[in-house]
Amino acid sequence: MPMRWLRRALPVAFLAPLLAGCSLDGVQSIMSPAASIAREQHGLFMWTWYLSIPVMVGVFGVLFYVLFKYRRRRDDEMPDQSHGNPMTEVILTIVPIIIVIMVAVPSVRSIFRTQTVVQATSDDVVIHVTGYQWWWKFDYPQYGVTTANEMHIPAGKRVILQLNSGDVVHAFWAPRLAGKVDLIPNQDNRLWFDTDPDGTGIFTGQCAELCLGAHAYMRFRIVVSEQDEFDDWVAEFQQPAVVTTATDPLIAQGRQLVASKGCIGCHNIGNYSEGVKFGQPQYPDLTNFGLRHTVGAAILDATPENVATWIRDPQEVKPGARMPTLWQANDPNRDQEAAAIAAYLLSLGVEDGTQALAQASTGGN
Ligand code: HEC
Ligand SMILES: [Cu+2]
Repeated sequence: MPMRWLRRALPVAFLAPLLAGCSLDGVQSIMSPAASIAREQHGLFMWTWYLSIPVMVGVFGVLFYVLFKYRRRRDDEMPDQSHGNPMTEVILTIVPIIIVIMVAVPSVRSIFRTQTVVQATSDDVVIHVTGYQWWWKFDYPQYGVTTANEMHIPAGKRVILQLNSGDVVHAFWAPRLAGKVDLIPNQDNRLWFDTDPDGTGIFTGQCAELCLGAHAYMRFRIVVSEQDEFDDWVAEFQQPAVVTTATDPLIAQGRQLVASKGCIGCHNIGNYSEGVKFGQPQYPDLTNFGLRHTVGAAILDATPENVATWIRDPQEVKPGARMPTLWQANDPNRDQEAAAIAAYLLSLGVEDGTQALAQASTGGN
């Protein structure tokens, strides 16, 4: 007898810690939507969930009623043998049809609402999203702005994403804003959503399609800000403040190293030299890097220490990352030089370079 109870209790004991990990208001919880598409999906989910409650009560009610009412009471008893009851059969056919219709109608309506191809107007924000192993490129063709891993959008606007991949299949997933759509090489996929007028904040997302190697470290952030803050952000990218002479010797050294170490062979840095484009499109654009909250495709906060750690050995932070380390393991200057480059990068786009360091060391968000 005790064995039997143990056997029943065990699965519950195993499930309990798993269920304890569930949270309704986590950073990526679909249960706290903050933009149109996510809210539509959430509404559909809740409707189906509420609908399932009477179904469950009904099915279990009938089940228990039958179990107790028609239980065999005596060993020699044989229950009434019957076959087919037209009334029961009709009810068992019609009720599920009604339930399926009640789920299907709102589902189809949601599909039409969310899958319509919207034509961009000048009022919308269009962003070309390209997935690379294992980071994200965000291009704003309307503004001539390119950045990586951190998308900025204004509150109360329609955002239209055109999704592509530079290599394998990825999936853009911003659970609290817009659900999930694949990025496929040579195919234009679309995703759009309306941000809430008062929905400012920082939202997280990640790649949701196993894309080999560092897939789990392919994350991003979406910063939803007031329109004027967004406009300021765009302006800073359209005219990135070029750092030619820095008063801080560490920043000056970092600036010089970015060229001599070959970083600008891969990365464009709009603040490096006016009118000159460095790097290649398949590597993250580091223009105004000081405005970023994270480093390494949103896996670390952009503190001076974390940025330096990334630069001195990206593989240590993100095994498999497509960025090489540019120092010999035994190079005595490695730590100092990485710190100098980090100081330079974190000063980019920030009016007073020291402000960048202060901002970054609060941990960003
Ligand atoms: C061979 C090309 C290449 C070179 C050279 C290179 N990088 Fe990178 N870098 C990459 C790639 C690829 C990534 C994206 C890695 C990832 O997140 O998976 C990256 C990411 C970064 C990031 C993080 C970007 C972000 O948005 O999170 C920083 C910062 C960075 N590199 C700085 C540097 C610096 C400084 C140097 C020179 C010391 C350098 N890189 C040299 C290819 C390169
Ligand atoms: Cu991916």
